[in-house]
Amino acid sequence: MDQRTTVHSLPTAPREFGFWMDGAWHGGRDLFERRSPGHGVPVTRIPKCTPADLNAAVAAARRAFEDRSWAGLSGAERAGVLLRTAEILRRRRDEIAYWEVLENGKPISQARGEIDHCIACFEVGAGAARLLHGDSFNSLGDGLFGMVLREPVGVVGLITPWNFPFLILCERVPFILASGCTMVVKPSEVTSATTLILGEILAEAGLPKGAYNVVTGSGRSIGQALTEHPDVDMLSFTGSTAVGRSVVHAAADTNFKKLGLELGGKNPIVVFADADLEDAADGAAFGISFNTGQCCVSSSRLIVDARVADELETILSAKMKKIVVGDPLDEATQVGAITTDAQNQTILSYIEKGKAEGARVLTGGGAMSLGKGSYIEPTLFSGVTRKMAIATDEIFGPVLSSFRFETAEQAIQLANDTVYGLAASVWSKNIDTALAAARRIRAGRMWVNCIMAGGPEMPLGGFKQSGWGREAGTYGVEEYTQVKSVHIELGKRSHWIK
Ligand code: TXE
Repeated sequence: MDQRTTVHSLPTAPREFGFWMDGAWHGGRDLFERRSPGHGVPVTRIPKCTPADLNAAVAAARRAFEDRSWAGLSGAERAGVLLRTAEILRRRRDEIAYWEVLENGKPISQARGEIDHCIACFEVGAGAARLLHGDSFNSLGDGLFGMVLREPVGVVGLITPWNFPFLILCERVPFILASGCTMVVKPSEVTSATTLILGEILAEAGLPKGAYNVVTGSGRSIGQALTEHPDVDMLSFTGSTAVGRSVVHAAADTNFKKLGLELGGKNPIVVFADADLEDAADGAAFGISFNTGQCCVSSSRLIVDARVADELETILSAKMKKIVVGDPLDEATQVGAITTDAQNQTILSYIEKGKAEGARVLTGGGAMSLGKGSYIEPTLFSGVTRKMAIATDEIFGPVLSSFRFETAEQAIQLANDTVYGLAASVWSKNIDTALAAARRIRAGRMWVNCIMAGGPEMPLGGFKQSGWGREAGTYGVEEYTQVKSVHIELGKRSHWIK
């Protein structure tokens, strides 16, 4: 796509999609119409799949798994498909970024950066496909040898949210495929386009038909049916903690499918007195505003040493005021539109609760009127106390709550004072202080003097109510496998019946 002519303009008519199953597009269904959250114009039309479509997609994934057309390939052959996918993504980067912007409302420059991360996911997945291996036990005595085989779990259901439609997808798909599994994906009903486009790309890269299928529709109908499907061996869900809980019930009530869950977060950013305060403020502004704070690893609780708190809050407020909020298709935009009306209402109601509960707004504090679309000012609350709603709940918006501590022990207690444990960030120039905090804060991803850093080599996932299991890297591939122990007797059997 020629970026100068098309990336910056809106489509003249919504693009109509079919759903992707068994290596082909399927149409002829009722459609949802999606409007661009940044502009209010219709951009895509997506099928409302039926339970029969879901059954057909699961059957296609089952056939592709059982016929060994994917699981039976060597790791090197699977890696070839993943690397070709990375190449095609490189070629179609601007186009995919464009549909992400139109359905999600994120800034175009950010969306392109996310596609680069997705390309890296496929490259790392390719390496993981080649390196995946089991284990052996040469310690069972001369008469017995033990092998541990890693086998793909089978048919995987993948349910993804709307905040990073393509990135979250690509943090999972290459690793699921690397393991030899096949899958049925159910993207969020408001951001399905790029998940569908990936079907076409994987087919061009040589993925056997049926290995990747996409059914579209609402969470309550198609999502719920996928979680309950008796022929799905594993389900990876990313979304709200409430739906995560219903996924666990559905698995228990049906076939005990294996689960991977990445749920909410209320992530601390802990700043010690010896931190570089300019750096920490920049990290805090980025950590809460990136993707309009609609990010499971957003650093939404600032926990700062009381001795430097006023200074840090002053630097931070000034930085947050400079963030460029605006049209997601504008190259200069840093923070785009809120993705859904429901999420917009949720964020604004938390801002009002914060004010009503007595927290002080240092910057932001409301909606922004920028013509069409929903925009919210990056907001910093000071004087937040432990029981306030803005202290405990995942807001999923650009709203940062600031707390103070007197001792390092209090800092760690405050950081851990949440039901979640997805991510955390620590800022200190003292290695003892930083490492002690990194070890004691209960979170799946820790950043020291940085925030949201890392690549798909490193595992992603949460402690506590933030979820189960890990995605990406070798840990991610292993999640989609199960181990089998094989015992081999060597030589003549010593007989039981004499
Ligand atoms: O998420 P849902 P929502 C959090 C965030 C946000 C809140 C609500 O706090 O404010 O969740 O967002 C599918 N069975 N996160 O309501 O409903 C749905 O179609 C099976 C954090 O949009 O959890 C979509 O594909 N599936 C999170 C996906 O679940 C169901 C990212 C997520 O939607 C279903 C998103 C059901 N009963 C929201 N109901 C993160 N960790 O990044 C819905 N779905």
